Amino acid sequence: HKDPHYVGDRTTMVHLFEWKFNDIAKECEDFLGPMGYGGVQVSPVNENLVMDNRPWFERYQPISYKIISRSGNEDEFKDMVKRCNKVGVRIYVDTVVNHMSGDANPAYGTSGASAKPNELSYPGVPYSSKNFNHPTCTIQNYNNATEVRNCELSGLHDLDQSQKYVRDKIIKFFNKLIDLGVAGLRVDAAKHMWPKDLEVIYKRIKKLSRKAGFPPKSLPYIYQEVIDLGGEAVSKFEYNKTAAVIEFQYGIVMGYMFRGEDNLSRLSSLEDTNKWRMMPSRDALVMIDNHDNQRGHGAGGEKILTYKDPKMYKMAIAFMLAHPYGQTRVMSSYVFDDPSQGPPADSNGNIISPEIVDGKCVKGWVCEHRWPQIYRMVQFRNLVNGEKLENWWSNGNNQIAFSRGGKGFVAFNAEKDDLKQGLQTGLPEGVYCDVITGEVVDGKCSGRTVEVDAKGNALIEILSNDTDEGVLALHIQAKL
Ligand code: ARE
Ligand code: CA
Repeated sequence: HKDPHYVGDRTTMVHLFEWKFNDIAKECEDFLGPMGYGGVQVSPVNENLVMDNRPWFERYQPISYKIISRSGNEDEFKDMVKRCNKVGVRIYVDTVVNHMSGDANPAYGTSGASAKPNELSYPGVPYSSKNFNHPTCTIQNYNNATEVRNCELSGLHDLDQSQKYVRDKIIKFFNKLIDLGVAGLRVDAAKHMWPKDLEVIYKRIKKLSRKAGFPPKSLPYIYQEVIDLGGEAVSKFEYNKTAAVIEFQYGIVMGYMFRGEDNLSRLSSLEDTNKWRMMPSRDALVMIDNHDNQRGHGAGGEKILTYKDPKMYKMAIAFMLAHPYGQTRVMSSYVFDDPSQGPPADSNGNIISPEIVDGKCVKGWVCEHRWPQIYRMVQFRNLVNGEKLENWWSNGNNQIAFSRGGKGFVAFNAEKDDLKQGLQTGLPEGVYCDVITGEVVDGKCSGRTVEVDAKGNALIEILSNDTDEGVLALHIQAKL
């Protein structure tokens, strides 16, 4: 369950947070497929509690496992998966099976069906009181593993996954998604479920659909949300036996680094997982920010970088995509001030589709995945996939550079002094176009160029007063 099953040389997924299925299908065809993205994580697809003012987080309050939400219905979901697979883009679903909704009275779901959360009754599944953990309690002490697993996470009614009946319902939901052609699942709140129950569930999930184009015997990619920054009873290392884990430490380390609050030169030993207490690379899914920590939910706090700090954010993303560690995920957001605020919607609560003008999203959608500095680094990662990290250089402070074999080279300047340095790029001789500031159009570079000599050396310059970019990236496909 640790292989994302990307098509060809693709390496990176994007979380199209709160996007509608029809819009995702179109984005796969128009942009993600042609530009080399490997997959899309979609927001929870199953029926959820309809809440006042439609906050984004209502989607983490399940009412049933029917595929119907503000993103669309089952037919639309099916059509999206098919169209994305067709252009080489895989779909990963955010699944919420630790709990059902919190209390609400009356409570109705996105299909219009009603439930009685206060009585632990969800007829759409159906679940009744006996399927939940008793006695009902609220998680307060993260130093007590049993409490973390068997009590409610902020009042969300906690299912008992040790029951065969509950497991069967969850497996049926997962298998339905697989029949529809998805490549994997994010397991929300995995920390709040017992690893042994999850192992039983994972073992019983189907192989990926042959009809959707997956090789025989492919297991779905499973990446579990286990926030572990150390110092709690539950450890992420309980979860990486057969499936992957989201490495939350990563975005926090990157936040400190690229804000200039820690020393970039220390990143030379990112591979030293003991130093940073990170998952082994093949077990980790990493990101700079996610839908929670970009708005102060979940872990990470104010150190997390987001689209609101574009220069530092683009540097951190470039580092993540240039460095071989982990499976990478790019966040794609909508503009927000209020952390509860849902996606752009009309007065009836229908989500308004992103509109794209000159390649950029407008109408409240940020679409980081369409920023040239980000999608060109996704292409960089695809190109250097499998190449060793080499030619590590640092000034001992906040200027670093490294190459990926002889195919790509990056340099970063996160300090107050200019970077002006002769460096070994590992690249063949030639003139290269920096893909952060431009691209090759009709044989000409629209951004900075760098000349690499016969020995692979080049003069690398990143000025500290550049307000837009603190990173430079070269690769063999952007050679003039
Ligand atoms: C909402 C309201 C609550 C209300 C509840 C029930 O905000 O006030 O009590 O509804 O009515 C998201 C939102 C929540 C929201 C929930 C349901 O973030 O605010 O609650 O949806 O609508 C812990 C978990 C981790 C979880 C984070 C947020 O371990 O699993 O909290 N993240 C996932 C998703 C979220 C989602 C849920 C889980 C629930 O990514 O988007 O919640 O499905 C330390 C610990 C962490 C802990 C963290 C924050 O760092 O180590 O384990 O994370 O604190 O408490
Ligand atoms: Ca639980």
